[in-house]
Amino acid sequence: MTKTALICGISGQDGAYLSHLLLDKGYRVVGTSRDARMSRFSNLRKLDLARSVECYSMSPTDFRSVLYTVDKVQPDEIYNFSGQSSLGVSFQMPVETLESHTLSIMNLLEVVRFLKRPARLFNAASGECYGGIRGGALDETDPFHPRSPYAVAKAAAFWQVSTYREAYKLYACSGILFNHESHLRGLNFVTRKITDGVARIHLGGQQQLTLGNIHARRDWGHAEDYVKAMWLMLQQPQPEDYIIASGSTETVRSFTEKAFAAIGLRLCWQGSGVKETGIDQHGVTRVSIDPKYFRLVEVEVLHGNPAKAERELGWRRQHTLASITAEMVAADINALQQQ
Ligand code: G4F
Repeated sequence: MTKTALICGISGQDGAYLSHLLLDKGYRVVGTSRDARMSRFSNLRKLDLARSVECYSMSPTDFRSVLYTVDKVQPDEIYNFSGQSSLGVSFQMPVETLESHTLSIMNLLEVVRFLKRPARLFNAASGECYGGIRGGALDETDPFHPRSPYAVAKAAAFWQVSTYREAYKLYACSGILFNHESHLRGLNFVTRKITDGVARIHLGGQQQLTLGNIHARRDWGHAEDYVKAMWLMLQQPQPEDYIIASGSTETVRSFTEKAFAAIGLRLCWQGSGVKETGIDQHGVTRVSIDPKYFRLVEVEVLHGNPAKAERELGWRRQHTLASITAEMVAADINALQQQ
């Protein structure tokens, strides 16, 4: 029998890659956004999926709207990507960030409980919940120490899922997702900002990039790999939470070097702090620092240990950071050439 998946917040990169995976598996895929008629669903279009996915308007923070949608769609699986997703922006919009994450998951949990549907629920939690307060690779037994309004909101949503699973025996679980990227990533995230900037430099439309803390280390993977883990989590006999991460880290500076290398420019670094610059082999300054991109509170290192997901889900990632960077730069050059 055909399974139905409801993807709440389908417009982002995870919604698009998950739609692709589920359609390939024969699912009926229904996606929601706040206003489906006004939404361009550009990521679904980029993967040529816009005509294969049914799109509904749903406000995840409005209980009636969630109740109506879940009752009408009758999903077997629900994937929750709702909520304000930029950590930097969460300091400017703390209330919107908290409400968008906590109300959306509460509404979904309550609706699944209320309708007594046997729907399985996946919630996208974040590696940011750990706060990067200890070195080394973090695993599922490490305590959360959220250090931004975004991380506080994600941690609250994570605990709501855990509470409902325990109290009401719902099939509900969270993937604690570390940074995952692709050419569908928004320009407000550092990897895509870098690859888009590098593409513009390559095509002569821009001279240099301005970044914030280039010494931050992140554990980067590819969104296409991470949505496979989400699906696997909902196919297990029992619901459990899993870290989804690559297991290794790189600095923003090193990612920048890789992106420039993809267009044949070798960066060397001079100066330090806000005076640090990246200069190419021709002596042209390509990277400079602007403190306006510094975070109020920075998580210097985020490093996840995916051993539990590998062991219990049989999850393996296919992409390396080198292949992700090359793919993103090539896609950005291609997109700019089409404009
Ligand atoms: O790309 P970012 O904005 O991602 P961040 O904050 O790590 O959050 C992402 O990953 C989380 C999981 O670990 C998700 F929960 C979250 O939704 C999102 O997907 O920033 C990465 C690093 C930070 O340390 C930031 O300070 O890059 C540093 N950075 C340096 N210059 C910059 C910039 N970040 C941005 N956005 N823009 C810059 O110019």
